[in-house]
Amino acid sequence: MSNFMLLPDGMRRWSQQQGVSLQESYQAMADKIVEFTGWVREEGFTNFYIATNSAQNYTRPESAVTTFLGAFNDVARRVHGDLNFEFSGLLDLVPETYRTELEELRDKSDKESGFTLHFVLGMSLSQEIIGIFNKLNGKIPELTEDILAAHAYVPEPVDYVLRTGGHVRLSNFYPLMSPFAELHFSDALMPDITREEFDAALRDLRGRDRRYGAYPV
Ligand code: GPP
Ligand code: MG
Repeated sequence: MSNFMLLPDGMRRWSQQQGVSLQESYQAMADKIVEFTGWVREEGFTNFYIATNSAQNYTRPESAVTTFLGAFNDVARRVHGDLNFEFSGLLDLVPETYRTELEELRDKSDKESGFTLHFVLGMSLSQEIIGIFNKLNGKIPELTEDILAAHAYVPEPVDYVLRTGGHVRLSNFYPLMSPFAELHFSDALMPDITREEFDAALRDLRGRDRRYGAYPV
């Protein structure tokens, strides 16, 4: 089982470069994510996580927030029939109409497909831990890694993280249970990323000497 995570970035810049609206740019992102999901599946990954937004992204103007939320819901609407769709994150931040649709799409998705597309909404490593503590405080004798994993936004370790858009930072998109994830940063803005660039990123990631903190054998 191997897990891949995408941080799709660069849509505001793409809209400026192309002279199109933010809405059109996020639509181009949605089209690309539908295609990209097929690439990830073809490459044999079991779980495909998409960091759709951070907690801080909700401080953007409301029209920008509904634009990104609408584009991600559109992706889920287009692909849910053909895969298992899941989502998690700081869901209190997600307006009810978007959340309700995601719940319906999750319930209707193909649970037996063997491939999961999983959105993580409202990512925040500190809020994630605070949320887990507040939920379990007084109810368990002690916190263990298994309990942490059961409540984490991303329950299993992610092998590879790809961020598009040229910024070499994680911006709160760090999956809690993935201490040894390998990271790749692509300069391509998300709507521009090609299969060749995805393949090059995978060659880089798969070529890494992964040691999980141990000495080389
Ligand atoms: C994408 O573009 C940003 C989001 C959809 C929020 C999630 C961000 C991730 C990195 C996963 P943008 O609006 O930030 O464009 P730009 O980077 O061009 O400002
Ligand atoms: Mg950005």
